Amino acid sequence: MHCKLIGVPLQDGASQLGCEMGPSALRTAGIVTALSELGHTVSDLGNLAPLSVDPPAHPNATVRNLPLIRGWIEAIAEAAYRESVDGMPIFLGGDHALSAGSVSGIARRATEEGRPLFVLWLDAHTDFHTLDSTRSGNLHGVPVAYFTGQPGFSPYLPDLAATVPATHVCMIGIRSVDPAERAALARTEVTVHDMRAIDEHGVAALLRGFLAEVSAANGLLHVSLDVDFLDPAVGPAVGTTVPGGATFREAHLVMEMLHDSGLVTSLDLVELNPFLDERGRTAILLVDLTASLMGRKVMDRPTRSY
Ligand code: 5AB
Ligand code: MN
Ligand code: MN
Ligand code: MN
Repeated sequence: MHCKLIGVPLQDGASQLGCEMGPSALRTAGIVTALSELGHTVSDLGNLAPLSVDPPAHPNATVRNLPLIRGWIEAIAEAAYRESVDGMPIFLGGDHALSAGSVSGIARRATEEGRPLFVLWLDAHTDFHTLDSTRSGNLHGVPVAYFTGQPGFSPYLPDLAATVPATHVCMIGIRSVDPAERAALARTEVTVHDMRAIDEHGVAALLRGFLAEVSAANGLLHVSLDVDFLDPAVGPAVGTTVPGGATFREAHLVMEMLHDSGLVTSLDLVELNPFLDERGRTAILLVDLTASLMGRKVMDRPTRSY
């Protein structure tokens, strides 16, 4: 694989400052070396900067930093479209507003190639607010509603060249959903596997079903990994901690299965807040999870079944 690292020091979609340092922490934790050691070629394309834009004010006065986030989304979407032509873009966030740009840019590329795009959303939250429904005003809570084409984003955020159908979105790890998100999701066909589903069925069964759909459709697969997918005990460096998240092994298993599927074509690593980390351990875990996704394994798997 040709991995293209794209730094996105975006933090204004979250209420807590610090995600701006995410790209530096992931580089410091050794992401380039980890990928190179697996035999991939790696280009670090440096950090993006937001475009300077001036969207109209939104009637919901709680919406925060709209012009700045819009400028970021335009820059990220353009980079996602451009860089996905010949390699695997890996977005080093940055808060989760990043994914409004990365997924929309990749969706434009997928449509041009005539391939359906699927999104695996690994998160404690569904990030399914609209500009009208958000109560916090934090735009890291809206990307999925945006790229699936829910109403009310135009003319405030960029018009989408292509949307991702709700049926192509699978969320795993969910354990914090606001009432407005719950109501909106009930009207769509987004697949939401909450933590209870993981407890009852195991994460492997949930993921296997989704991967089979992607494979049957000859789809491209974008993975968006929010640090708060992880239990705060293993991933403390996040502003929006929710107890009861994925364990260390559940997270690695997801990544290992994704690797074996051969389906993943782009990746977001988001919401890392190095200011809240403990001696870099969350940054290091994200690098190790990325390595699992890109082929690191302890042993080759036996072909027999147990
Ligand atoms: B994250 C909340 N739903 O809208 C909101 O971390 C949290 O990217 C959003 O998943 C969390 O502020 C956004 C309460
Ligand atoms: Mn998120
Ligand atoms: Mn989250
Ligand atoms: Mn968060």
